[in-house]
Amino acid sequence: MIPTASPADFRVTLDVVRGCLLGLALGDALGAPHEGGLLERLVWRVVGRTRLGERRWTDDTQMTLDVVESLLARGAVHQDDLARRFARSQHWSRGYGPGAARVLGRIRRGDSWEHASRSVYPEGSFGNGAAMRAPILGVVYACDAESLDDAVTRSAVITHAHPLAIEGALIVARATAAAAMGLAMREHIEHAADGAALAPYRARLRIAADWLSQNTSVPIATVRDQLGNGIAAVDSCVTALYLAVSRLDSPFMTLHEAAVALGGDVDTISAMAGAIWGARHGGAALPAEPLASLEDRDRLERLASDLARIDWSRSGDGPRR
Ligand code: AR6
Ligand code: MG
Repeated sequence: MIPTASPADFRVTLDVVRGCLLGLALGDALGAPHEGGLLERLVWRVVGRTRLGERRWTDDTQMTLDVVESLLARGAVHQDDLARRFARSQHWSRGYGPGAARVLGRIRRGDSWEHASRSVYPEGSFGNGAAMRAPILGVVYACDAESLDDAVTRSAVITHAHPLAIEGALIVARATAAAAMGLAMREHIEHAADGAALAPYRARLRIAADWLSQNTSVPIATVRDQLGNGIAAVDSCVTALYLAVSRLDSPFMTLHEAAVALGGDVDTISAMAGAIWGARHGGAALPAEPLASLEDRDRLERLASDLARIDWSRSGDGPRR
């Protein structure tokens, strides 16, 4: 039985942080071999395993780790520090989006993130690269809606200044928070639909809420057609949320299989959905194998422990250790 908590009495546990972080990394690593066209899949067959034979994760997890390490170092989302970490970590073999790679290259060469972020597209990127690193902020700031929105927006604009990218990140982070707190997810999506600032999100969230209220199984091709499966935030954030919520009572691997069947941006949709599922059920519910063969598992575990040791709820005057 999943406990329900109001924001006031919710406390982030290690199990929830592990569920979110490892669920994201696992969804990412399992989805990566199925991503992209023939060429990308061939490349991943070469670079998709570490020297130890572990399943490598992609930019989704790398940027999430940058967020976590920056949070731990600075106590809050510190944009200059985070931009430096994003830029330093970027490597072609992690499969960054082409626009994001160029933005991060500019930051590495000394450009300010404020300028670099609008250097490829003047209105900023509308890709899902901000949303894919947002779930952990949803967990950390679950009981403080204002701090959550502020942290997610500040993290997003460093590389994704477009309003569609920011709203997608907010939707994913708020849903992860709701999942972590054990809230009723269909109702959460209905509220999200009513409150969405941008029409394309309102429409997709409404579709997802209607499907969930009908309680019928929706063909994956219909999910693809109506919610999307692409790299734009608007074509993947609600999709990931719907996949996670419609399969919340099924095993983790069911979720992954659905993401593979959906196609398109499999690793990022699978990562975001995996993070939401993991925040709900906790790390102990994740499948032991493939978790045992996940890249850098020790680092992920250590960071989850470090995050869970801190009370992030009093963000106004800095977290308490
Ligand atoms: N105008 C036109 N096209 C755009 C715009 C815009 N304002 N913004 C984005 N695009 P990017 P990401 C298109 O590069 O969001 C990786 O696999 C453009 O084609 O910022 O960080 C990640 O894991 C651009 O290249 O990347 C994600 O799954 C593309 O959208 C995925 O790629 C992606 O935006 C996106 O990562
Ligand atoms: Mg991706």
